[in-house]
Amino acid sequence: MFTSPYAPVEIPNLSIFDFLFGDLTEAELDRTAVIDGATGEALSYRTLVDQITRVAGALAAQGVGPGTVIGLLCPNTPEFTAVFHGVLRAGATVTTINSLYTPDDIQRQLVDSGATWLVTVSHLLPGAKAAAHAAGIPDEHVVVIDGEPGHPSLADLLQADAAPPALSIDPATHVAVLPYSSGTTAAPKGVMLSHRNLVANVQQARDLIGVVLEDRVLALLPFYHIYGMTVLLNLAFKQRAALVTMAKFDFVEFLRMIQDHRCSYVFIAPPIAVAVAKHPLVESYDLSSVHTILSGAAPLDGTLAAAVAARLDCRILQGYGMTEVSPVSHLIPIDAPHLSRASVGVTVPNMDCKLISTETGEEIEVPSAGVSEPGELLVRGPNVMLGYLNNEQATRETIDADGFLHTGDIATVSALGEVTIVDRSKELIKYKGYQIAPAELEALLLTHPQIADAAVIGAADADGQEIPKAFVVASSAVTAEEVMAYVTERVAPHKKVRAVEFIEAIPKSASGKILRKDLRTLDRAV
Ligand code: AYL
Repeated sequence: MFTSPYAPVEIPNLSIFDFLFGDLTEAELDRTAVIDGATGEALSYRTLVDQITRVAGALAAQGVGPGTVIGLLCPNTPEFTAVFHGVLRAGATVTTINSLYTPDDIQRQLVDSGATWLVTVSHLLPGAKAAAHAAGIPDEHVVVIDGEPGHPSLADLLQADAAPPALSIDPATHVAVLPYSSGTTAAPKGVMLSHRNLVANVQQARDLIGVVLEDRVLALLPFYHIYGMTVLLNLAFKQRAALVTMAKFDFVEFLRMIQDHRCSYVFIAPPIAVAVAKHPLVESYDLSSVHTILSGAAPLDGTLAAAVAARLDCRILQGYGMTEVSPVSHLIPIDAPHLSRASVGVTVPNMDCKLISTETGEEIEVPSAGVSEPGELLVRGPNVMLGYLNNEQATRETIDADGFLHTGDIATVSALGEVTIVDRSKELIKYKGYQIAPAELEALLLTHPQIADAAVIGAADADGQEIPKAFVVASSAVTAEEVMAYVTERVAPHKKVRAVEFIEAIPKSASGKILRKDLRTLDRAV
Protein backbone atom coordinates (compact mmCIF):
# COMPACT_ATOMS: atom_id res chain seq x y z
CA MET A 1 0.00 0.00 0.00
CA PHE A 2 1.10 3.59 -0.45
CA THR A 3 -0.40 6.86 0.64
CA SER A 4 -0.06 10.61 0.31
CA PRO A 5 3.21 12.36 1.14
CA TYR A 6 1.02 15.11 2.63
CA ALA A 7 -0.43 15.15 6.14
CA PRO A 8 -4.15 14.36 6.37
CA VAL A 9 -6.54 17.31 6.12
CA GLU A 10 -9.61 17.89 8.26
CA ILE A 11 -12.93 17.18 6.58
CA PRO A 12 -15.66 19.20 8.28
CA ASN A 13 -18.94 17.36 8.79
CA LEU A 14 -20.99 19.92 6.85
CA SER A 15 -23.31 20.14 3.87
CA ILE A 16 -21.54 21.45 0.77
CA PHE A 17 -23.46 24.75 1.12
CA ASP A 18 -22.37 25.32 4.72
CA PHE A 19 -18.83 24.26 3.89
CA LEU A 20 -18.47 26.62 0.93
CA PHE A 21 -20.52 29.59 2.05
CA GLY A 22 -21.14 29.25 5.81
CA ASP A 23 -18.04 31.16 6.86
CA LEU A 24 -17.89 33.97 4.27
CA THR A 25 -16.56 37.13 5.89
CA GLU A 26 -18.01 40.59 5.18
CA ALA A 27 -15.01 41.42 3.02
CA GLU A 28 -15.37 38.17 1.08
CA LEU A 29 -19.08 38.75 0.48
CA ASP A 30 -18.18 41.83 -1.55
CA ARG A 31 -15.73 39.97 -3.77
CA THR A 32 -16.66 38.79 -7.25
CA ALA A 33 -17.75 35.15 -7.34
CA VAL A 34 -18.73 34.67 -10.99
CA ILE A 35 -18.31 36.63 -14.20
CA ASP A 36 -20.22 35.73 -17.34
CA GLY A 37 -17.31 35.61 -19.77
CA ALA A 38 -19.45 36.57 -22.76
CA THR A 39 -21.24 39.59 -21.28
CA GLY A 40 -18.87 40.59 -18.48
CA GLU A 41 -21.77 40.61 -16.02
CA ALA A 42 -20.51 39.86 -12.51
CA LEU A 43 -22.08 38.44 -9.34
CA SER A 44 -20.62 39.06 -5.91
CA TYR A 45 -20.50 36.31 -3.29
CA ARG A 46 -23.26 38.23 -1.49
CA THR A 47 -25.55 38.12 -4.52
CA LEU A 48 -24.67 34.51 -5.29
CA VAL A 49 -25.53 33.34 -1.76
CA ASP A 50 -28.73 35.37 -1.85
CA GLN A 51 -29.73 33.75 -5.15
CA ILE A 52 -28.86 30.27 -3.90
CA THR A 53 -30.99 30.83 -0.81
CA ARG A 54 -33.92 32.16 -2.84
CA VAL A 55 -33.79 29.27 -5.30
CA ALA A 56 -33.71 26.84 -2.36
CA GLY A 57 -36.61 28.62 -0.65
CA ALA A 58 -38.76 28.67 -3.80
CA LEU A 59 -38.11 25.01 -4.53
CA ALA A 60 -38.69 23.98 -0.91
CA ALA A 61 -42.03 25.81 -0.97
CA GLN A 62 -43.02 23.50 -3.82
CA GLY A 63 -42.12 20.39 -1.91
CA VAL A 64 -38.58 19.94 -3.21
CA GLY A 65 -36.26 18.57 -0.55
CA PRO A 66 -34.38 15.47 0.54
CA GLY A 67 -35.43 12.67 -1.80
CA THR A 68 -36.15 14.89 -4.82
CA VAL A 69 -33.87 14.50 -7.84
CA ILE A 70 -33.54 17.47 -10.21
CA GLY A 71 -31.91 17.28 -13.65
CA LEU A 72 -29.71 20.24 -14.57
CA LEU A 73 -29.09 20.69 -18.29
CA CYS A 74 -27.33 24.01 -18.69
CA PRO A 75 -24.06 25.30 -20.14
CA ASN A 76 -21.54 27.09 -17.92
CA THR A 77 -23.11 30.36 -16.82
CA PRO A 78 -23.41 32.23 -13.51
CA GLU A 79 -27.00 30.94 -13.34
CA PHE A 80 -25.76 27.35 -13.35
CA THR A 81 -23.86 28.00 -10.15
CA ALA A 82 -26.85 29.56 -8.37
CA VAL A 83 -29.27 26.81 -9.42
CA PHE A 84 -26.84 23.98 -8.68
CA HIS A 85 -26.18 25.17 -5.14
CA GLY A 86 -29.82 26.24 -4.67
CA VAL A 87 -30.98 22.67 -5.30
CA LEU A 88 -28.33 21.31 -2.93
CA ARG A 89 -29.24 23.89 -0.28
CA ALA A 90 -32.85 22.68 -0.51
CA GLY A 91 -31.59 19.20 0.34
CA ALA A 92 -32.43 17.75 -3.07
CA THR A 93 -30.08 15.83 -5.36
CA VAL A 94 -28.78 17.24 -8.66
CA THR A 95 -28.17 15.04 -11.66
CA THR A 96 -26.07 17.09 -14.06
CA ILE A 97 -26.63 16.41 -17.75
CA ASN A 98 -24.29 16.99 -20.70
CA SER A 99 -25.67 19.94 -22.75
CA LEU A 100 -24.73 18.16 -25.97
CA TYR A 101 -26.84 15.10 -25.21
CA THR A 102 -29.53 13.95 -27.63
CA PRO A 103 -33.15 13.89 -26.35
CA ASP A 104 -32.83 10.09 -25.96
CA ASP A 105 -29.70 10.47 -23.81
CA ILE A 106 -31.42 13.11 -21.65
CA GLN A 107 -34.52 10.97 -21.22
CA ARG A 108 -32.46 7.95 -20.23
CA GLN A 109 -30.67 9.91 -17.51
CA LEU A 110 -33.87 11.54 -16.22
CA VAL A 111 -35.62 8.18 -15.97
CA ASP A 112 -32.66 6.31 -14.53
CA SER A 113 -31.99 8.95 -11.87
CA GLY A 114 -35.67 9.25 -10.94
CA ALA A 115 -35.67 12.99 -11.67
CA THR A 116 -39.01 14.74 -11.19
CA TRP A 117 -37.78 18.22 -12.13
CA LEU A 118 -35.57 19.55 -14.89
CA VAL A 119 -33.84 22.92 -15.01
CA THR A 120 -32.63 24.07 -18.43
CA VAL A 121 -32.25 27.06 -20.77
CA SER A 122 -34.43 28.15 -23.68
CA HIS A 123 -32.03 27.19 -26.46
CA LEU A 124 -31.92 23.61 -25.17
CA LEU A 125 -35.66 23.47 -24.46
CA PRO A 126 -36.86 21.61 -27.57
CA GLY A 127 -34.79 18.50 -26.83
CA ALA A 128 -35.14 18.93 -23.08
CA LYS A 129 -38.91 19.18 -23.25
CA ALA A 130 -39.26 16.08 -25.42
CA ALA A 131 -37.09 14.18 -22.95
CA ALA A 132 -38.92 15.56 -19.90
CA HIS A 133 -42.32 14.62 -21.34
CA ALA A 134 -41.14 11.14 -22.19
CA ALA A 135 -39.84 10.86 -18.63
CA GLY A 136 -43.22 12.00 -17.24
CA ILE A 137 -42.04 15.42 -16.01
CA PRO A 138 -44.75 18.09 -16.43
CA ASP A 139 -44.04 21.60 -17.80
CA GLU A 140 -44.54 23.14 -14.32
CA HIS A 141 -41.48 21.16 -13.24
CA VAL A 142 -39.38 22.17 -16.25
CA VAL A 143 -37.73 25.40 -15.18
CA VAL A 144 -36.37 27.49 -18.06
CA ILE A 145 -33.70 29.73 -16.57
CA ASP A 146 -34.02 32.55 -19.09
CA GLY A 147 -37.82 32.21 -19.32
CA GLU A 148 -40.28 30.58 -21.68
CA PRO A 149 -44.10 30.86 -21.63
CA GLY A 150 -45.70 27.97 -19.76
CA HIS A 151 -42.61 27.29 -17.65
CA PRO A 152 -41.28 28.70 -14.39
CA SER A 153 -38.13 30.80 -14.88
CA LEU A 154 -35.14 31.59 -12.68
CA ALA A 155 -36.61 35.08 -12.18
CA ASP A 156 -39.74 33.42 -10.75
CA LEU A 157 -37.67 31.40 -8.31
CA LEU A 158 -35.65 34.47 -7.31
CA GLN A 159 -38.80 36.43 -6.52
CA ALA A 160 -39.69 34.10 -3.70
CA ASP A 161 -38.40 35.26 -0.39
CA ALA A 162 -39.43 32.33 1.74
CA ALA A 163 -36.29 31.17 3.51
CA PRO A 164 -35.57 27.49 2.93
CA PRO A 165 -35.98 25.29 5.98
CA ALA A 166 -32.84 24.40 7.92
CA LEU A 167 -31.10 21.41 6.36
CA SER A 168 -31.01 18.35 8.54
CA ILE A 169 -29.12 15.82 6.49
CA ASP A 170 -26.23 13.53 7.29
CA PRO A 171 -23.45 14.83 5.01
CA ALA A 172 -21.83 11.39 4.97
CA THR A 173 -24.80 9.52 3.55
CA HIS A 174 -26.99 12.12 1.83
CA VAL A 175 -26.62 11.98 -1.96
CA ALA A 176 -25.76 15.48 -3.20
CA VAL A 177 -25.10 14.81 -6.87
CA LEU A 178 -25.59 12.07 -9.43
CA PRO A 179 -23.20 12.64 -12.33
CA TYR A 180 -23.17 9.77 -14.85
CA SER A 181 -20.15 7.62 -15.59
CA SER A 182 -19.65 4.24 -17.19
CA GLY A 183 -16.83 3.40 -14.80
CA THR A 184 -15.15 0.13 -15.62
CA THR A 185 -18.22 -1.51 -17.16
CA ALA A 186 -20.50 -0.88 -20.11
CA ALA A 187 -23.30 1.65 -19.66
CA PRO A 188 -23.37 5.06 -17.93
CA LYS A 189 -24.51 4.78 -14.33
CA GLY A 190 -25.53 7.33 -11.70
CA VAL A 191 -22.57 7.95 -9.40
CA MET A 192 -23.84 8.67 -5.87
CA LEU A 193 -21.63 11.37 -4.36
CA SER A 194 -22.47 12.55 -0.87
CA HIS A 195 -22.06 16.03 0.56
CA ARG A 196 -19.07 14.63 2.43
CA ASN A 197 -17.51 13.31 -0.80
CA LEU A 198 -17.73 16.79 -2.34
CA VAL A 199 -16.46 18.56 0.78
CA ALA A 200 -13.64 16.05 1.13
CA ASN A 201 -12.31 16.43 -2.38
CA VAL A 202 -12.17 20.22 -2.15
CA GLN A 203 -10.27 19.90 1.14
CA GLN A 204 -7.93 17.25 -0.27
CA ALA A 205 -7.11 19.19 -3.43
CA ARG A 206 -7.25 22.89 -2.55
CA ASP A 207 -3.77 23.41 -1.13
CA LEU A 208 -2.17 21.25 -3.80
CA ILE A 209 -3.95 22.97 -6.69
CA GLY A 210 -3.23 26.34 -5.16
CA VAL A 211 -6.07 28.49 -6.49
CA VAL A 212 -6.09 31.61 -4.29
CA LEU A 213 -8.43 34.49 -3.57
CA GLU A 214 -6.82 36.78 -6.15
CA ASP A 215 -7.21 34.23 -8.96
CA ARG A 216 -9.52 34.56 -11.89
CA VAL A 217 -10.32 31.02 -12.92
CA LEU A 218 -11.42 30.38 -16.49
CA ALA A 219 -14.35 27.95 -16.37
CA LEU A 220 -14.51 26.49 -19.84
CA LEU A 221 -14.68 22.85 -18.75
CA PRO A 222 -18.33 22.03 -18.20
CA PHE A 223 -19.74 22.17 -14.68
CA TYR A 224 -21.93 19.14 -15.40
CA HIS A 225 -18.81 16.94 -15.45
CA ILE A 226 -17.14 16.21 -12.14
CA TYR A 227 -13.94 18.05 -13.18
CA GLY A 228 -15.85 21.31 -13.66
CA MET A 229 -18.09 20.67 -10.66
CA THR A 230 -15.43 20.04 -8.01
CA VAL A 231 -12.18 21.48 -9.30
CA LEU A 232 -13.63 24.63 -10.86
CA LEU A 233 -16.94 25.50 -9.28
CA ASN A 234 -16.63 24.25 -5.70
CA LEU A 235 -12.89 24.70 -5.25
CA ALA A 236 -12.82 28.22 -6.69
CA PHE A 237 -15.73 29.26 -4.46
CA LYS A 238 -14.05 27.80 -1.38
CA GLN A 239 -10.94 29.86 -2.19
CA ARG A 240 -13.09 32.98 -2.77
CA ALA A 241 -11.62 33.29 -6.27
CA ALA A 242 -13.62 34.57 -9.26
CA LEU A 243 -14.91 32.18 -11.91
CA VAL A 244 -15.12 33.39 -15.50
CA THR A 245 -17.72 31.22 -17.22
CA MET A 246 -17.50 30.16 -20.85
CA ALA A 247 -20.72 28.60 -22.15
CA LYS A 248 -19.42 27.09 -25.38
CA PHE A 249 -15.86 26.19 -26.24
CA ASP A 250 -14.23 27.98 -29.11
CA PHE A 251 -10.45 28.36 -29.19
CA VAL A 252 -10.41 32.02 -30.27
CA GLU A 253 -13.01 32.90 -27.64
CA PHE A 254 -10.88 31.02 -25.12
CA LEU A 255 -7.87 33.22 -25.95
CA ARG A 256 -9.98 36.35 -25.94
CA MET A 257 -11.51 35.59 -22.54
CA ILE A 258 -8.13 34.94 -20.95
CA GLN A 259 -6.90 38.25 -22.32
CA ASP A 260 -9.98 40.40 -21.63
CA HIS A 261 -10.73 39.01 -18.17
CA ARG A 262 -7.05 38.66 -17.19
CA CYS A 263 -7.58 35.00 -16.21
CA SER A 264 -4.75 33.71 -14.06
CA TYR A 265 -5.59 30.03 -13.55
CA VAL A 266 -6.80 27.95 -16.47
CA PHE A 267 -8.09 24.38 -16.23
CA ILE A 268 -7.97 22.35 -19.43
CA ALA A 269 -8.10 18.86 -20.91
CA PRO A 270 -5.20 17.66 -23.10
CA PRO A 271 -6.64 18.53 -26.56
CA ILE A 272 -6.64 22.19 -25.51
CA ALA A 273 -2.97 21.81 -24.59
CA VAL A 274 -2.33 20.76 -28.20
CA ALA A 275 -3.97 23.94 -29.47
CA VAL A 276 -2.17 26.14 -26.94
CA ALA A 277 1.16 24.63 -27.97
CA LYS A 278 0.57 24.80 -31.72
CA HIS A 279 -2.07 27.33 -32.75
CA PRO A 280 -0.59 30.41 -34.51
CA LEU A 281 -3.23 32.74 -33.01
CA VAL A 282 -1.81 32.25 -29.50
CA GLU A 283 0.81 34.91 -30.34
CA SER A 284 -1.89 37.48 -31.13
CA TYR A 285 -3.30 37.59 -27.61
CA ASP A 286 -1.94 38.88 -24.35
CA LEU A 287 -1.96 35.79 -22.15
CA SER A 288 0.53 37.14 -19.63
CA SER A 289 -2.05 36.97 -16.82
CA VAL A 290 -1.88 33.14 -16.79
CA HIS A 291 0.39 31.81 -14.05
CA THR A 292 -0.86 28.20 -13.97
CA ILE A 293 -2.58 25.70 -16.24
CA LEU A 294 -3.87 22.40 -14.88
CA SER A 295 -4.70 19.57 -17.28
CA GLY A 296 -6.81 16.60 -16.28
CA ALA A 297 -9.33 13.99 -17.43
CA ALA A 298 -7.07 12.27 -20.01
CA PRO A 299 -3.35 11.57 -20.43
CA LEU A 300 -1.13 14.60 -21.01
CA ASP A 301 2.08 13.97 -22.87
CA GLY A 302 5.17 15.27 -21.02
CA THR A 303 6.65 16.96 -24.10
CA LEU A 304 3.35 18.66 -24.84
CA ALA A 305 3.15 19.85 -21.22
CA ALA A 306 6.63 21.37 -21.52
CA ALA A 307 5.70 23.09 -24.80
CA VAL A 308 2.63 24.70 -23.19
CA ALA A 309 4.59 25.87 -20.16
CA ALA A 310 7.30 27.36 -22.39
CA ARG A 311 4.92 29.11 -24.77
CA LEU A 312 2.85 30.74 -22.04
CA ASP A 313 5.69 31.06 -19.55
CA CYS A 314 3.53 29.48 -16.86
CA ARG A 315 3.35 26.40 -14.64
CA ILE A 316 1.64 23.32 -15.94
CA LEU A 317 0.14 20.80 -13.53
CA GLN A 318 -1.72 17.58 -14.07
CA GLY A 319 -4.59 15.95 -12.22
CA TYR A 320 -5.87 12.42 -12.39
CA GLY A 321 -9.02 10.87 -11.03
CA MET A 322 -12.48 9.60 -11.80
CA THR A 323 -16.07 10.74 -11.44
CA GLU A 324 -16.37 7.94 -8.84
CA VAL A 325 -13.63 9.63 -6.75
CA SER A 326 -15.23 13.11 -6.77
CA PRO A 327 -12.79 13.17 -8.85
CA VAL A 328 -9.22 13.98 -7.77
CA SER A 329 -6.99 11.23 -6.40
CA HIS A 330 -3.63 12.30 -7.84
CA LEU A 331 -2.05 15.63 -8.61
CA ILE A 332 1.17 17.27 -9.61
CA PRO A 333 0.89 19.96 -6.94
CA ILE A 334 1.69 23.62 -7.39
CA ASP A 335 4.85 23.45 -5.26
CA ALA A 336 6.47 20.38 -6.84
CA PRO A 337 8.38 21.41 -9.96
CA HIS A 338 10.62 18.35 -9.58
CA LEU A 339 7.87 15.86 -10.45
CA SER A 340 7.85 14.49 -13.99
CA ARG A 341 5.21 16.14 -16.19
CA ALA A 342 4.55 12.70 -17.63
CA SER A 343 3.35 11.45 -14.26
CA VAL A 344 0.06 12.32 -12.59
CA GLY A 345 1.95 13.29 -9.46
CA VAL A 346 1.28 12.09 -5.97
CA THR A 347 -1.70 10.83 -4.00
CA VAL A 348 -3.87 13.53 -2.43
CA PRO A 349 -4.15 13.58 1.39
CA ASN A 350 -6.48 11.13 3.19
CA MET A 351 -6.18 8.48 0.45
CA ASP A 352 -4.63 5.03 0.41
CA CYS A 353 -3.62 3.36 -2.83
CA LYS A 354 -2.32 0.08 -4.04
CA LEU A 355 -1.40 -1.55 -7.32
CA ILE A 356 -2.51 -5.08 -8.09
CA SER A 357 -1.39 -7.44 -10.82
CA THR A 358 -3.92 -7.69 -13.64
CA GLU A 359 -3.05 -11.36 -13.97
CA THR A 360 -3.00 -12.64 -10.39
CA GLY A 361 -4.73 -9.88 -8.43
CA GLU A 362 -1.74 -9.93 -6.07
CA GLU A 363 -0.55 -6.66 -4.61
CA ILE A 364 2.52 -5.19 -6.32
CA GLU A 365 5.36 -4.03 -4.08
CA VAL A 366 6.30 -0.36 -3.91
CA PRO A 367 10.06 -0.42 -4.58
CA SER A 368 12.56 1.17 -2.19
CA ALA A 369 14.22 2.77 -5.23
CA GLY A 370 13.13 3.23 -8.84
CA VAL A 371 9.71 2.42 -10.24
CA SER A 372 7.29 -0.48 -9.58
CA GLU A 373 5.88 -3.01 -12.01
CA PRO A 374 2.65 -1.81 -13.63
CA GLY A 375 -0.64 -2.88 -12.08
CA GLU A 376 -4.25 -1.79 -11.68
CA LEU A 377 -4.55 1.27 -9.44
CA LEU A 378 -6.87 0.92 -6.42
CA VAL A 379 -7.83 3.94 -4.32
CA ARG A 380 -9.58 4.41 -0.97
CA GLY A 381 -10.62 7.54 0.88
CA PRO A 382 -13.40 9.93 1.96
CA ASN A 383 -13.92 11.09 -1.64
CA VAL A 384 -14.83 7.63 -2.96
CA MET A 385 -18.48 7.46 -4.05
CA LEU A 386 -21.22 5.84 -2.00
CA GLY A 387 -21.90 3.56 -4.98
CA TYR A 388 -23.76 3.40 -8.28
CA LEU A 389 -27.45 4.30 -8.11
CA ASN A 390 -29.72 1.23 -8.12
CA ASN A 391 -26.85 -0.98 -9.20
CA GLU A 392 -25.43 -2.94 -6.32
CA GLN A 393 -23.73 -5.39 -8.59
CA ALA A 394 -21.71 -2.71 -10.40
CA THR A 395 -20.91 -1.15 -7.01
CA ARG A 396 -19.63 -4.47 -5.66
CA GLU A 397 -17.56 -5.04 -8.79
CA THR A 398 -15.96 -1.60 -8.39
CA ILE A 399 -15.46 -1.14 -4.63
CA ASP A 400 -14.04 -4.18 -2.84
CA ALA A 401 -14.67 -5.39 0.70
CA ASP A 402 -11.73 -3.31 1.98
CA GLY A 403 -13.19 -0.13 0.54
CA PHE A 404 -10.73 0.10 -2.36
CA LEU A 405 -12.15 1.36 -5.65
CA HIS A 406 -10.75 -0.43 -8.70
CA THR A 407 -10.00 2.31 -11.22
CA GLY A 408 -9.49 0.19 -14.34
CA ASP A 409 -6.33 2.23 -14.97
CA ILE A 410 -2.88 0.67 -15.11
CA ALA A 411 -0.19 2.59 -13.28
CA THR A 412 3.29 2.43 -11.85
CA VAL A 413 4.48 4.06 -8.65
CA SER A 414 7.96 5.27 -7.80
CA ALA A 415 9.73 4.91 -4.48
CA LEU A 416 8.80 8.57 -3.87
CA GLY A 417 5.10 7.92 -4.45
CA GLU A 418 4.96 9.40 -7.95
CA VAL A 419 2.23 7.68 -9.96
CA THR A 420 2.27 7.32 -13.75
CA ILE A 421 -0.75 6.07 -15.67
CA VAL A 422 0.55 3.73 -18.37
CA ASP A 423 -2.58 2.08 -19.78
CA ARG A 424 -6.28 1.49 -19.25
CA SER A 425 -7.69 -1.97 -18.64
CA LYS A 426 -11.35 -0.92 -18.77
CA GLU A 427 -13.25 -0.45 -22.03
CA LEU A 428 -13.84 3.29 -21.55
CA ILE A 429 -12.79 5.64 -24.37
CA LYS A 430 -12.06 9.29 -23.66
CA TYR A 431 -12.56 11.88 -26.37
CA LYS A 432 -11.39 15.36 -25.34
CA GLY A 433 -11.69 14.15 -21.74
CA TYR A 434 -15.34 13.09 -22.20
CA GLN A 435 -16.43 9.53 -21.62
CA ILE A 436 -17.59 7.23 -24.39
CA ALA A 437 -18.78 3.69 -23.63
CA PRO A 438 -17.73 1.56 -26.62
CA ALA A 439 -20.63 -0.83 -26.00
CA GLU A 440 -23.07 1.98 -26.78
CA LEU A 441 -21.48 2.67 -30.18
CA GLU A 442 -21.16 -1.04 -30.92
CA ALA A 443 -24.86 -1.59 -30.28
CA LEU A 444 -25.68 1.32 -32.58
CA LEU A 445 -23.37 0.12 -35.36
CA LEU A 446 -25.05 -3.29 -35.27
CA THR A 447 -28.37 -1.65 -36.16
CA HIS A 448 -26.89 -0.61 -39.55
CA PRO A 449 -28.25 -2.94 -42.24
CA GLN A 450 -24.87 -3.40 -43.94
CA ILE A 451 -22.92 -4.10 -40.76
CA ALA A 452 -22.56 -7.72 -39.63
CA ASP A 453 -20.34 -7.07 -36.62
CA ALA A 454 -18.46 -4.17 -35.04
CA ALA A 455 -16.12 -3.21 -32.21
CA VAL A 456 -14.99 0.24 -31.09
CA ILE A 457 -11.69 1.08 -29.39
CA GLY A 458 -9.75 4.20 -28.50
CA ALA A 459 -7.15 5.00 -31.17
CA ALA A 460 -4.78 7.96 -31.51
CA ASP A 461 -5.20 10.85 -33.96
CA ALA A 462 -2.29 12.71 -35.60
CA ASP A 463 -1.74 14.77 -32.42
CA GLY A 464 -1.69 11.69 -30.21
CA GLN A 465 -5.16 12.43 -28.78
CA GLU A 466 -7.62 9.60 -28.23
CA ILE A 467 -10.50 9.14 -30.72
CA PRO A 468 -13.12 6.40 -31.06
CA LYS A 469 -12.31 4.07 -33.95
CA ALA A 470 -14.68 1.40 -35.25
CA PHE A 471 -13.64 -1.96 -36.64
CA VAL A 472 -16.45 -3.07 -38.92
CA VAL A 473 -17.36 -6.36 -40.58
CA ALA A 474 -19.52 -5.40 -43.57
CA SER A 475 -22.25 -7.76 -44.76
CA SER A 476 -22.53 -5.88 -48.06
CA ALA A 477 -20.89 -2.82 -49.64
CA VAL A 478 -20.68 0.20 -47.31
CA THR A 479 -18.07 2.97 -47.07
CA ALA A 480 -16.29 4.33 -44.01
CA GLU A 481 -17.99 7.70 -44.63
CA GLU A 482 -21.42 6.06 -44.61
CA VAL A 483 -20.65 4.29 -41.36
CA MET A 484 -19.46 7.52 -39.72
CA ALA A 485 -22.45 9.50 -41.02
CA TYR A 486 -24.84 6.85 -39.68
CA VAL A 487 -23.39 7.23 -36.18
CA THR A 488 -23.10 11.05 -36.36
CA GLU A 489 -26.83 11.38 -37.05
CA ARG A 490 -27.70 9.43 -33.94
CA VAL A 491 -25.31 10.43 -31.14
CA ALA A 492 -24.09 13.48 -29.21
CA PRO A 493 -21.15 15.11 -31.06
CA HIS A 494 -18.43 13.85 -28.70
CA LYS A 495 -19.50 10.24 -29.34
CA LYS A 496 -18.98 10.36 -33.13
CA VAL A 497 -16.90 7.54 -34.61
CA ARG A 498 -13.85 9.31 -36.05
CA ALA A 499 -12.10 6.45 -37.86
CA VAL A 500 -13.29 3.22 -39.46
CA GLU A 501 -11.39 0.14 -40.49
CA PHE A 502 -12.98 -2.82 -42.27
CA ILE A 503 -12.01 -6.26 -41.07
CA GLU A 504 -12.89 -9.89 -41.87
CA ALA A 505 -13.99 -10.81 -38.36
CA ILE A 506 -13.92 -9.19 -34.90
CA PRO A 507 -11.42 -11.07 -32.73
CA LYS A 508 -13.30 -12.62 -29.78
CA SER A 509 -12.60 -14.94 -26.90
CA ALA A 510 -14.24 -18.36 -26.64
CA SER A 511 -16.96 -16.77 -24.49
CA GLY A 512 -17.65 -14.14 -27.18
CA LYS A 513 -15.91 -11.20 -25.49
CA ILE A 514 -14.31 -8.72 -27.90
CA LEU A 515 -10.53 -8.99 -27.68
CA ARG A 516 -9.81 -5.28 -27.58
CA LYS A 517 -6.10 -5.81 -27.03
CA ASP A 518 -5.88 -7.59 -30.39
CA LEU A 519 -7.71 -4.73 -32.05
CA ARG A 520 -5.31 -2.24 -30.49
CA THR A 521 -2.37 -4.21 -31.84
CA LEU A 522 -4.01 -4.29 -35.25
CA ASP A 523 -4.64 -0.55 -35.06
CA ARG A 524 -1.02 0.21 -34.27
CA ALA A 525 0.09 -1.97 -37.19
CA VAL A 526 -1.54 0.27 -39.85
P1 AYL B 1 -13.91 10.62 -15.67
N1 AYL B 1 -4.13 10.79 -17.15
C1 AYL B 1 -4.59 9.65 -17.70
N2 AYL B 1 -5.87 9.25 -17.68
C2 AYL B 1 -6.74 10.03 -17.02
C3 AYL B 1 -6.33 11.24 -16.38
C4 AYL B 1 -4.95 11.61 -16.48
N3 AYL B 1 -4.48 12.73 -15.96
N4 AYL B 1 -7.40 11.77 -15.78
C5 AYL B 1 -8.44 10.94 -16.04
N5 AYL B 1 -8.06 9.92 -16.80
C6 AYL B 1 -8.89 8.83 -17.34
O1 AYL B 1 -14.75 9.85 -14.73
C7 AYL B 1 -8.72 7.55 -16.55
O2 AYL B 1 -8.90 6.45 -17.41
O3 AYL B 1 -13.15 11.65 -14.74
C8 AYL B 1 -9.85 7.64 -15.54
O4 AYL B 1 -10.22 6.40 -14.99
O5 AYL B 1 -14.59 11.30 -16.81
C9 AYL B 1 -10.94 8.25 -16.36
O6 AYL B 1 -10.26 9.19 -17.22
C10 AYL B 1 -11.97 8.92 -15.52
O7 AYL B 1 -12.81 9.69 -16.31
C11 AYL B 1 -8.38 16.66 -12.01
C12 AYL B 1 -9.18 16.97 -13.08
C13 AYL B 1 -9.15 14.42 -12.12
C14 AYL B 1 -9.95 15.99 -13.67
C15 AYL B 1 -9.98 14.71 -13.18
C16 AYL B 1 -10.66 13.57 -13.78
C17 AYL B 1 -12.06 13.67 -14.17
C18 AYL B 1 -12.34 12.61 -15.23
C19 AYL B 1 -8.38 15.36 -11.53
O8 AYL B 1 -7.59 17.60 -11.42
